[in-house]
Amino acid sequence: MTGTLISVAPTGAESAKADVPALPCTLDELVSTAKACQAAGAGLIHVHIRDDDAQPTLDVGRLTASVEAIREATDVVVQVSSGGAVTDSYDDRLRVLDANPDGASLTCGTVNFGADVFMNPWDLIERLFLAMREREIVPEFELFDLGHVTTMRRLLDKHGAPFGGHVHADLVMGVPGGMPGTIQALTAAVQALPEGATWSATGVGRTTIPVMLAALAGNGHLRVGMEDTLTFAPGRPVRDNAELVERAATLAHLAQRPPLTPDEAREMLGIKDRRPRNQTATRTGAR
Ligand code: KMH
Ligand code: ZN
Repeated sequence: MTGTLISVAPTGAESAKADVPALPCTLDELVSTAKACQAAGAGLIHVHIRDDDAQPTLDVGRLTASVEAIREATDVVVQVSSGGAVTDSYDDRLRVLDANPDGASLTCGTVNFGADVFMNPWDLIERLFLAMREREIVPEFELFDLGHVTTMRRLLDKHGAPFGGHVHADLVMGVPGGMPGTIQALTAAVQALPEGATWSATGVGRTTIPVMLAALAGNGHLRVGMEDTLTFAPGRPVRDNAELVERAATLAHLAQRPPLTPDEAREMLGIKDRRPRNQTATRTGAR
């Protein structure tokens, strides 16, 4: 049994700021969220950004500034979304790697996404994987369905290990159109992962808590955040991302698998340390 990596996905591309005022959309909101979440136990942040009108964007200049600002203010692993929004072009999704993140998400198949379709054809998956390896960016394989596990394995069989040499997957469960957030689906997906892979899980909406408890019991890691969960308890909106991280950290402690520090997360995932040297020296070992 190891400690628990707690990843936070604070923003996503689907919720509107007008409906969810606590959603971090500006650079300041994103950086203060990253700081608060690190203090609460997060080791990694999964970044989607918004434009001045709080609409999802993949603008590379803006994304680069966000990656740099989070890196400057915290020690968390900075992972950008290569999934973007369902409306984003493949070229724009490839260009997010220019923001020089530590890691990037890599969804391993197309999936119905509510009334939309999140498109991830094989050719795009290969291009993202190879571009990440060339740039020494560690992928996190986003798996929304059991078939995505098969596609990830096919990718690894064809192209070999990702940068860093380690395979880490995130099971995104409970999306309308993807695998359900049940212990049966979780078990099937985990059993299909390659030997030596680590995994985290996140349950969308009402599946948040059962998926979190099942993941802890199964030696998995946790992803939480307002990208996936907007209701803390029935009838009670989430106050902010930090309270979701705090809850995950409390459960991880109860499971006797306390949160990994950002440096422990880096080591487990095989992340190249891009922090400026003085930052690494002053913050090593610090949460
Ligand atoms: N916003 C979803 C369409 C990812 O970040 O890589 C895709 C998504 C996955 O959130
Ligand atoms: Zn995302």
